[in-house]
Amino acid sequence: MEYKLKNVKEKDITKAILKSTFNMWMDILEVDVVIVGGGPSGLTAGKYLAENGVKVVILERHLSFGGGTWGGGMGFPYITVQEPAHEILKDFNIKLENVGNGLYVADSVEVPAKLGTGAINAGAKILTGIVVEDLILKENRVCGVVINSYAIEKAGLHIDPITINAKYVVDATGHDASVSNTLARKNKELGLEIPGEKSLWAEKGENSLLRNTREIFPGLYVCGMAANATHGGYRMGAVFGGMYLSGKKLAQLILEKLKRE
Ligand code: 48H
Repeated sequence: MEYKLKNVKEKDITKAILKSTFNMWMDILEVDVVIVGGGPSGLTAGKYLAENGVKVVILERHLSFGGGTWGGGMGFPYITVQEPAHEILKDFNIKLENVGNGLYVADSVEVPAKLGTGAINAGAKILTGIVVEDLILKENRVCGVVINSYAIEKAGLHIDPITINAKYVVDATGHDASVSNTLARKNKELGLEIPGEKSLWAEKGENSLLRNTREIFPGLYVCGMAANATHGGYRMGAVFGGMYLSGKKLAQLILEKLKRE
């Protein structure tokens, strides 16, 4: 069978892109939850929030989501996940190999691809190439994010940002905990101390993640590696169970909060 593509005009291509972009931005100016960072914890949180009817936007500075998953361990293309967090990967239809002692192995390319697909299918909006450079802070509460194009930031251009209002903001920015650090650095009177993460101790790092996944300031939650970085927890290497559970716990915490409103 021979395919014949429809003739399209340049003007119509441009118009279609601009119209969709404008409509999308108008729709997300005010949301329930902004998740900063499209790594494993942010994508997991996004899926469980969105599938429960929460309006959620995930902002990722790079052009691809997935954070620190794609490269596996030192470029060897597998990651590990321990019980019971492997059940979360099953929710995303990700293949797992049981290697014993409660440990599973997954393909480091399949994992981020399917986490992203799962979040999108659940209804989360993922925007890439967008960097969160600051927060909206009013009367001792975080009420949204201040954003810019990552390309503008990279080029070092002085171009003012725009904003998205949100009931809750989630710092899922990984090792840097960049959102929490910005809040602490720019608003010293809040007395927020961000100690950063400790060296590697897999068991301790993983186990502290759930405890550290919480609201650290009114309107601002932390999950994933950022949860350990904001509490001085250990890093853990290429084991990801804690990241998925942290994302799921974060979603549960915010769902409970939204229900009480
Ligand atoms: C927009 C931003 C900004 C910003 C950062 O690093 P991640 O994968 O984060 P987690 O916490 O979901 O997963 C951590 C895991 O990948 C990991 O690093 C592990 C297990 N390490 C163990 C070890 O010992 O090393 O993803 C965070 C994402 C990235 O994609 C960033 O580009 C993005 O957040 N990001 N996006 N605005 N200001 N800052």
